[in-house]
Amino acid sequence: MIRRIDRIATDLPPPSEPDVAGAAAVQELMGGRFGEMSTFLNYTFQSFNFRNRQGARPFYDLVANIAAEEFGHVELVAAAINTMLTGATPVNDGKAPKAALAKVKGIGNPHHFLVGGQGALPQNSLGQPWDGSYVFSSGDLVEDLTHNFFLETGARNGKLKVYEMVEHPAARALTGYLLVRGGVHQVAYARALERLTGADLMKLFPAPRIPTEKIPECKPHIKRGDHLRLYRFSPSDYLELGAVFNGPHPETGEELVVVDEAPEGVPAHDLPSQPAVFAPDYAPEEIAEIAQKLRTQAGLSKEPTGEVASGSEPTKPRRTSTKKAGSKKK
Ligand code: MN3
Repeated sequence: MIRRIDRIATDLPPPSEPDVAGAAAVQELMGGRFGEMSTFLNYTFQSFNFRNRQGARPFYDLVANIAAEEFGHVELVAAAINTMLTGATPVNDGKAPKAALAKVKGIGNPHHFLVGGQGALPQNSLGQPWDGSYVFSSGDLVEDLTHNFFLETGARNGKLKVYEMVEHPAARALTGYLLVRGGVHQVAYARALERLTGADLMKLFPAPRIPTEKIPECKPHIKRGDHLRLYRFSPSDYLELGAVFNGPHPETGEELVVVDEAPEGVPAHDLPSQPAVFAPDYAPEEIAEIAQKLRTQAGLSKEPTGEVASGSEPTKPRRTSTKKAGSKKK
């Protein structure tokens, strides 16, 4: 089972100038072969199918736990795409018979507007749907872990290229964060293979040669130590991560760390209605009225209970301290 938290993994800027073509490029990080849907569903299926879990517990815990983080990466890519699409259609006058969508004709991915409610879709940058054949789950642990290392290596390459192609601040914030976190997962799978086979995979790093320490949008995450941390995405399970994820980082020599809880995350921006594509309706205020009435009838507070980011200020962490534990040295 999976428990859901209504927060996103890291701060993204609020909507600014829309970038329809950029949003279509960022789709590669969603539904491309090396996108976040692929990492999420590869590790998810491998963990579902994992046999003799008790006999291989540290490895099972590693794959299952990283799968959980990947769900949040899929969510974050969607948030970035949605931010970039916000404001691309008229909000006051987007009603037929006006040609409300004419301005986005021929730019980016037409599905974003024709069928997608101006939102992210499970597609790549060509608009092709994500494909289940991207999932590799052979059941052979060495084979699967080798595949996962390859997948994370390709994923980092994809993130870098999207970074280089798309200058929108949401795309930059997204790729800066994902480059750092993907790097951790790449190290985790290499380290797992080392523990299992004795091969020195640390000689493969950095692969590909990405100077994350020089990329401005990576820097704050590296400064915080997020290039060294594997978060445990369960309050009581997956306790054996530290048995595999330990030792020095192959590029910096710093000690790898298991953090015994999920990251705090931040509230997402509440992206405004886009009535020209009926998201969430032709007349969004009518739904808001109904929701208000239902909330009152149910004895809930008059104001919505959910937490969303406000304004352009960076959002504040919910918890005051981050407890570190489980970093076991061999
Ligand atoms: Mn990822």
